[in-house]
Amino acid sequence: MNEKQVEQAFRTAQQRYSEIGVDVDAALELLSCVALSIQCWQGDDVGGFETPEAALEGGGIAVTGNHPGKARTIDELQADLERALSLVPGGHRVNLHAMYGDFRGERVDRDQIRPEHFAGWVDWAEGLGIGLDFNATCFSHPLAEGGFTLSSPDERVRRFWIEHVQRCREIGAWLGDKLDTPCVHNLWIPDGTKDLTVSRLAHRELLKTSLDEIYAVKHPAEQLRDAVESKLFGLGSESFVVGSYDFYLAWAAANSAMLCLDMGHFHPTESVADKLSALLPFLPELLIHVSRGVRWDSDHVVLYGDELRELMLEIVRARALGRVYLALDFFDGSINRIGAWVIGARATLKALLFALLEPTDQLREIERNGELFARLGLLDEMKLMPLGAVWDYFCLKSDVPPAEQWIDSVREYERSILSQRG
Ligand code: RNT
Ligand code: ZN
Repeated sequence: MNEKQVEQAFRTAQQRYSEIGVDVDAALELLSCVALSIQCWQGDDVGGFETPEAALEGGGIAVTGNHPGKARTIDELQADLERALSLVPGGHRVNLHAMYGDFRGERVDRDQIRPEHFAGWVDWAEGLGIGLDFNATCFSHPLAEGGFTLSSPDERVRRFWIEHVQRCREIGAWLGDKLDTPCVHNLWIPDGTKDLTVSRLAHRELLKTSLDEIYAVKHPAEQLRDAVESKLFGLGSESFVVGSYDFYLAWAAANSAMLCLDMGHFHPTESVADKLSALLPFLPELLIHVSRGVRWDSDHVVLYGDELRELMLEIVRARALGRVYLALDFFDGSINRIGAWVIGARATLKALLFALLEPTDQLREIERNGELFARLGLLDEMKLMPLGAVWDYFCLKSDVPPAEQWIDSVREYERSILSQRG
């Protein structure tokens, strides 16, 4: 498929969409303004660059797979991210975790981190003209091994993590200021228990007290946006998760904070898409962790499918693209990690494009008229519209390989760069 063929297919597709009242150019214009937040942690299996190296054990999350060539240094991770970004159409952001600072071989504990440890990331992001987001790292640490961080009954442990998150928000605000684009800071903690637990209320009250203290410190909205992320269960926290959905929904609503919905953190039959219209009347902004749950794992590489489409449709129908931040959150160590990034990011954008190409006004009209068979019929016919031709054209215009043509670039990177890493 050459450029000319991509353009030809696009013209036909554009014509086809216009027959049902959809303006393809307007959809592409909107799509090109969306910045995904790309998770740095896919590049090294949630390892980070602390000294001594943090171990992922006991954090309630796990990465499986040992595909060779994972990034071992900040330079390698940045190079890998650059290759991935070069294969994803549009301008995107990079999402950092506190454990990815440049600590120059020194032991800097989590309650000691400072903006200067992220100055190199700022220079890098400035060079690429992209924004950065940030996350406190409340796992992979000896003081998280007891199973509780911000909800720990051990005051020393709880104070340590409060200090960490406060510093992370300061770093986030600093990143937002430096790069002139608000940094989204997300907080996820692994707190929970494996089996029957009696003191549930005590832990949740402790978490509330910690959050109240942390977020009493205000940072300008142009620099920092705060999100809190719930979870259903984790490895070793099967019976009780302190930061459950109900808990954070109540806290976010009471504090006008952003709620982070991770697509892998709900019951399999629960629709995250349906939650949007329930939350938007109450919360100013939302953060989505775009992910794919498979059985007990909530972090498989995202694919273009029903769940993602439904979510994007709800965002677009609510005209909420300006209020919903999209951050990728998956990690797979069993395949080429650059490939994983590209697959997930492209799938997310394809689903968003699908949503932007919905004839929503026409569907609303049909719905108002009570023609329910026509609503169902048109929604199903939309799935076979020539989305691929529009996507390929968007890639071409964004100087990114269309269709499957990006795969060779990842193959070549694997051969020339990744296979050289010991
Ligand atoms: C864990 C949460 C959290 C992490 C990242 C690494 O279940 O989804 O968002 O995946 O912070
Ligand atoms: Zn998440």
